[in-house]
Amino acid sequence: MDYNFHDIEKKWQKYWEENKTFKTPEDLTNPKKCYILDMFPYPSGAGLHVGHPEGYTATDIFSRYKRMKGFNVLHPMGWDAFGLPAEQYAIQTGTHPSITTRNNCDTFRRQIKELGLSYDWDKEINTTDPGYFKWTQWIFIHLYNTWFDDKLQKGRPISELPVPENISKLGKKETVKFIDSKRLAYYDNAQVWWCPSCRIVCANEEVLTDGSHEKCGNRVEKKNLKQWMLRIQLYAERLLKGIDNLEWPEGIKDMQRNWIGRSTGAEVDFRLDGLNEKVRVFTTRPDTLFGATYMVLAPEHPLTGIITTEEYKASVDEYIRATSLKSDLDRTDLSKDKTGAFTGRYAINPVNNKKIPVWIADYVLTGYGTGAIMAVPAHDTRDFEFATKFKLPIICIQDPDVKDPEQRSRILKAEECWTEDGKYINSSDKSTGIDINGLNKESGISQITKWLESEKLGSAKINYKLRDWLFSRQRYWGEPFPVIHWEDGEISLLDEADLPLELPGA
Ligand code: ANZ
Repeated sequence: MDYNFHDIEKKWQKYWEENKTFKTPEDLTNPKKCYILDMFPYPSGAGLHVGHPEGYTATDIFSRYKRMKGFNVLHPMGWDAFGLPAEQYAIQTGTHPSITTRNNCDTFRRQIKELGLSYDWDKEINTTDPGYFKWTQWIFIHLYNTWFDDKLQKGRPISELPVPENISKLGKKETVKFIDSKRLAYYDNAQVWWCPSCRIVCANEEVLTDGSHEKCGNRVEKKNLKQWMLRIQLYAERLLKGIDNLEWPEGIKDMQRNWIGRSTGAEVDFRLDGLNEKVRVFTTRPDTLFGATYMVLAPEHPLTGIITTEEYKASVDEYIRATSLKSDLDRTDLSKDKTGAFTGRYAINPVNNKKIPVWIADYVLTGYGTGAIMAVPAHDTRDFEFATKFKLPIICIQDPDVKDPEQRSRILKAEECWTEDGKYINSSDKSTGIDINGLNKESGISQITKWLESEKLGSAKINYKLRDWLFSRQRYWGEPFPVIHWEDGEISLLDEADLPLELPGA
């Protein structure tokens, strides 16, 4: 017998709709409850794609199963409906994005219903609905009025933030600045990819390796813009611990851990020769300081202008201009040839007071650590490649743990990079009194870190790859920030009672 889906499915879909078969039961006495949430689709003009029902079918099966087991199931659908395409379409055709969005939502709803998925349509939400974004604005106000208490590992009201006396002494302006620096939502300059033709900020993922915008194909540029950011980095440790308790596949959990990217090491200050300035670096290997033969600053580092000597200014400026056109992905691509420019300046290696040249190179990124590194070419592959290309000194400071006498000799002569463990050599100095020769990596790291801390030259430091979340979008078709920018540059937030703040002309 053929399955007559035209008749059978229509009949039952009509029945489900009329009888609200999948309505969430309101009987609160049932202790068996289950909330099954799908990722809301962005209602594009093209209608559903095959990936939507793929995921929705799995959650639908689970929802039906739970209902049959006597659970109160909340299984809603909604539309993640703000976004660029509706806005671009509006620019091209003069149709208000709310009209396009409404039409697209209607198509999506009809298609999802035709698939027979068991949603409670009374619970449908739309992110462009002021009744919905009233609550995202409410959350934003609360984030703005919260600081993160490191000891308790949780957010607390900004009114409970202790302001140190040496700051409150300086007056109202400095106190406000201090408080603002602790808010979970903050307004700050951030370097972003700007697409001049779409006139929007692009996410990193939207910038292709050739520096073009994936949506329109035009070249993007780096720009400093005031942006709203969320201080998610402060939650890195809590997020990391939380992953352990998740019942997720180990591979996915590892991906999450790598995304957070915890890395332990030290920050070390290097004095600059002939300047009253220091450059701070982040390193996971403070034990390799004796092998640090040069330093590198990211092209965006704030000190590049001050450090670069007159003689090298033109070539450094040209280098910085050229790298501003590259994406981070491009810059860290290991298969690409390393590039860089010498600043003419020298720094002093704190463990032996030797002068080492300071370079600018784009394999050092501005958004990570301090945006500056000490380079240890004998024991770091990127540095080895760079030092070889630019003929910078390479000193082996670890006796490699290899059997092959030829390879061992190559490494000791600094003709090959060694990134594994080995007992230190060439790691002592009379002028500073440090000697870690013969120690292994673990004790070397702890000894050097202790020395740096006692000399006030550095300290142990944990870094995370996770960046603070850039929250602004520079678009019309998105929920407005409940913020007033006054003429004198001050900021205040709307009262909760005045929410939602609606879009002009919506
Ligand atoms: C000296 C050194 C010697 C390093 C050695 C490594 C090995 P993870 O593990 O990812 O945290 N680094 C620091 N900041 C950087 C930046 N902004 N851009 C590019 N590289 C940066 O990596 C930390 C290591 O990456 C740091 O430790 C630094 O190089 C480099 F045998 O310092 B290391």
